[in-house]
Amino acid sequence: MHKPKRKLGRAFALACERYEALGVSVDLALRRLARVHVSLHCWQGDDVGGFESFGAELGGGLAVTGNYPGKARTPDQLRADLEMALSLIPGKHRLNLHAFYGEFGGKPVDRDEISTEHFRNWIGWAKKNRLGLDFNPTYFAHPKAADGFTLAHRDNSIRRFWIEHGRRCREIGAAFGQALGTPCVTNIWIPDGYKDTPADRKSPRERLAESLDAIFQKPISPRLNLDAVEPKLFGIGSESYVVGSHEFYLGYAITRKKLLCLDAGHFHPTETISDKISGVLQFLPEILLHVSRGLHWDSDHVVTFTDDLQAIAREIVANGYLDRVHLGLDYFDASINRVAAWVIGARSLLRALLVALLEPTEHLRALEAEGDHTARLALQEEVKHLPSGAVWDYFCESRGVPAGGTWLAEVKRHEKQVLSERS
Ligand code: RNT
Ligand code: ZN
Repeated sequence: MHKPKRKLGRAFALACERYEALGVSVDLALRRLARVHVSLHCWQGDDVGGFESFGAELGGGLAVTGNYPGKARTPDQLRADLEMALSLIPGKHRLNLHAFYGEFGGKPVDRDEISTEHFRNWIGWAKKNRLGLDFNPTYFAHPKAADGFTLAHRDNSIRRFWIEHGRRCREIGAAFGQALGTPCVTNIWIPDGYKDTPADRKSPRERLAESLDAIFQKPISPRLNLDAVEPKLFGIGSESYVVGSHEFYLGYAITRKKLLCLDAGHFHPTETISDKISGVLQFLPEILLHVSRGLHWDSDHVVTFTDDLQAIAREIVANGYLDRVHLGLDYFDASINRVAAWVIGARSLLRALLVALLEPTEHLRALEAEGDHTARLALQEEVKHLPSGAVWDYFCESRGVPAGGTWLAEVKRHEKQVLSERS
């Protein structure tokens, strides 16, 4: 189906031979990879800044470090940077917006007042670029979240304010789904928790369950919007207690038929999410992943081609879950070129998925079924040396995207011509 460029032809042909000897169809793997959509998180482009005019502290335990020049300061700049990044990532992807990236025309539109009209430009842009949109209510960077509580707040009126925000976000998500013909995943993450040992762990959780039920009260077709909830073990400022913990949201998602969002940085630092995927998908039809890289804590480092990432990709692909797992990126690094940060993370994830698609899974499972764990381990190690790089380069070129590290020259050019002009 693909026409290889001459220079990749030989390496690719040799790679195909190696894979085919193991019973793996490279063609099938490439076709499947081309249908994967990764949701690019808008917030890498401006250090989780958003476009509101309140000027509130980021808060919520979210910490962005670095001061690399040239960050996007307007919606048009952010879109230009996204276009640059998307042109260097093979395949058709999605954009994940946060509510405070609406375009409010300089007016102080509060979170309980936002509506689809504030996202008209985003919808138009997504249409033009044939991108799906995903969404997130923003429960931080706001005076009403300054004490670290939102949906679980003890004050009724603050809770009501945030419930209204959540409701409006689902409506906006549905409008995205309607306009673009692909359901929007609207993901709720709240920062609520305590730095130190609470006297009452129960009441905030009761309030959170009630608030969520109020947000989800109105049925919305899953063809337009899918609701997700994102748990966390601890955060900066919520080291002792997070209201929306894993047990809380797993139970919530199963009983309310919501998607569970597994963020790779939201667990104990030695815990990985790869083993959780086939666990939770026994009981949930679909999940959302926030593919991230925690270093010692939920540090949201740029996703790289780590063992953890490969294990995540492997579990999704080997179990046939590609259609049940929504893939989103979640990190923010302000110490390097922000466009490159998107490109590196997205390409690493896609490459990990390709390696997983090239795994001789049937063969490994047959060995396991025979009880030959020696041969299983030996083959797992052999597979690591197979020439997936040549297949990846081929995939990039066949999708009109630079192969290897040549994409960086484009980012450098954009930095020189566009980013350096920004104040
Ligand atoms: C925070 C969560 C959440 C955020 C974004 C900005 O710990 O991971 O997903 O990163 O909503
Ligand atoms: Zn996340």
